[in-house]
Amino acid sequence: MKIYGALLSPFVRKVVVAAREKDVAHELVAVSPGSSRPEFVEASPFGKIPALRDDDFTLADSSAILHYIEAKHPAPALIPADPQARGKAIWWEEFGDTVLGATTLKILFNRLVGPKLRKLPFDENVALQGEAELPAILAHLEASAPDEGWLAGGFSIGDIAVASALRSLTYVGHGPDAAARPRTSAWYTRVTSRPAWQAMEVDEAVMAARLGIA
Ligand SMILES: N[C@@H](CCC(=O)N[C@@H](CS)C(=O)NCC(=O)O)C(=O)O
Repeated sequence: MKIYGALLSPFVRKVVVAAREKDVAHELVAVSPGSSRPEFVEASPFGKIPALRDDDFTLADSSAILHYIEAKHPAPALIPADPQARGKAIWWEEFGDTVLGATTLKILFNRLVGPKLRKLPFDENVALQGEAELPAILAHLEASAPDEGWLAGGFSIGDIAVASALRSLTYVGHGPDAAARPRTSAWYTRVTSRPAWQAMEVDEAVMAARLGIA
């Protein structure tokens, strides 16, 4: 399958790590949001990354893509069967995408992507707003991070989504801080030490070096 996007995006990283966890063969096709490349436009009608192509099947949105991959490649499960564990895994994915992720994008787009990488309009006030939101969000994660293991029992899409957003924050000076948030930091280290994450990081390092943001 083809995954369209760039590993700077927490949503693209989520999908690539999930594919690697399941050992699903995939090709990451480098595409920026809004690309007019026809095969990308067909897969992502609103121009957002990631998008997926699996033979003649196309799909946009990281959560939709993760559900597709989970259904097609059930093992190892990244969405738990147990009702409470499943609810928590989806909650943490949602937190990663729409709470931490949304705040992350305010900072990432207005400090790095807009001004430095893509020369797009940006607004420093939005970045400052994101920074003002961050402490309460990170405090919730620190209070919830488990002493050992994962956010929703077994390793899940929740861990992948939240760690992916934290990884993007490292590019704008807000990476995990072991002194300030030791539980989050220890959990993040567990996630990012997994072979699937490490394999993704090799590709992410290449991208970061190419963009001069390593
Ligand atoms: N809910 C979507 C969000 C995707 C998204 O917002 N991606 C960003 C890049 S990190 C994007 O493409 N932004 C361009 C835009 O909003 O036009 C998902 O989970 O895939």
